[in-house]
Amino acid sequence: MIAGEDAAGISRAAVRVLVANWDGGHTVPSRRLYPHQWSWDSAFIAIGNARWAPRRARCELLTLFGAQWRDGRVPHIAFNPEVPMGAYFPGPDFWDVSAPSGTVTSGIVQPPVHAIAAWRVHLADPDPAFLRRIYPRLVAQQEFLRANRRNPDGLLSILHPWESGMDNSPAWDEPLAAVNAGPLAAAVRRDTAVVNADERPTQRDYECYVEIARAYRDTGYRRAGEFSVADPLFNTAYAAAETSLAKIAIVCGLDPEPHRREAAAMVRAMAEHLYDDGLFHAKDELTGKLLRSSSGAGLTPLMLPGLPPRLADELIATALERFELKRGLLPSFAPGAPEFDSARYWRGPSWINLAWMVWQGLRHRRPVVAERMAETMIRVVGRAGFREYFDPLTFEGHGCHDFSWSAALVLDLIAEYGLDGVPAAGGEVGQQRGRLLEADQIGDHVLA
Ligand code: 2M8
Repeated sequence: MIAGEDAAGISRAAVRVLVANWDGGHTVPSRRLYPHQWSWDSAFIAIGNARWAPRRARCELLTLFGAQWRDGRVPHIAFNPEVPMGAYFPGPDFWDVSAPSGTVTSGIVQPPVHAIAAWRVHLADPDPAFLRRIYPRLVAQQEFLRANRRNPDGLLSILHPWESGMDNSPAWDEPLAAVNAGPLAAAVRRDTAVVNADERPTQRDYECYVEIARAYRDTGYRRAGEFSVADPLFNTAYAAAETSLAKIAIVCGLDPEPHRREAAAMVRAMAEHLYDDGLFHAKDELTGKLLRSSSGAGLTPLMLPGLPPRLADELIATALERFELKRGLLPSFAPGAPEFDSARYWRGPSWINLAWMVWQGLRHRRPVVAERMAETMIRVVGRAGFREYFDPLTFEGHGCHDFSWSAALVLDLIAEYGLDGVPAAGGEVGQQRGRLLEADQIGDHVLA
């Protein structure tokens, strides 16, 4: 494992990133590239913050849920009114909608990983009052998805590539090829002013993103545009959330059974409709076709404790062989596939959040592989910094700098294994070590 001194230095640097990106109630993913609050980013950020500043972690989640709509949806962006209008595209003027709280938001969602985060925050610093406050909101989030996104296979659909969180994944190439999108002036994009265009989605991708979002917006955020897909990562997040909600329900004195049943039903539906040849795939709702691709999203069902052992073994073999996980970093797309691009965003680079989800699934099933993965991630950020994504072959950093979830999840990994390679004692995360280090050891007590 990493020497204690190195791990402590990386932890301090990670905390500095999170402090610098804190906006007083939430954390921006990146100051320049993503200057507002993003939904699933906040969940991953809370998981890391729980290790050193649990109050801040609770605040992060509660601020996000302050932007929840009446129908239960948690929008993928909650806009900060103090950030200049043109700082991000598409901004508030495009989405043109707000939550009952008055927060201006987008109208699409992201993978519902928030219940997982709420439970981990509670484990790091037990606070039943926080759980009682957030539980009904988490349930409403799941109910929105059941009521509005459930298809006849029992799976949930996403209506925009941005809802997958893996925006330009090659898995979306086929459905996007059928989208009839008009031209978009290159100048409206803000992302390519911050990050090299070769590391971002193409102009055609953006034209599709805008077209699909515009069509959904123009129906009052009710009916899909030309994109409707059942994605394995999104459905995994939903099922894992139900498992976490069962645990939260117990603390709140409520019945966990409905959540357990819902999680089990989702695992069955995914195994029946999305699994093929060692990997889970997305299914196109508009054509009924399974979109066979080599996306790392298809490995995330490893997170689900109810996954049948045969499927888990096959997924692990796929991760080690096809995804070349033996190198240490998990790519977002299999390196041997023709669409693989080691630097372009979600088409190959390694992302800490995706790797963290798969690591969760390996921790108990293959602890040695999981530890090696964690160690590589910690070493890579130690060398390349908290970049947005990393070349899985050379370990070079790409995308923006000082990216929040890279910092947060690395803090979580370091806390999990302890310093000097001394793993925390058995049991569930957080129950023994609670915090990564005392606040004065990370020099941030004044800011916590
Ligand atoms: C990226 O997506 C946004 C749109 O939501 C963008 O490219 O502008 C994705 O990596 C997404 O998963 C992430 O939540 C977001 C903020 O980090 O950036």
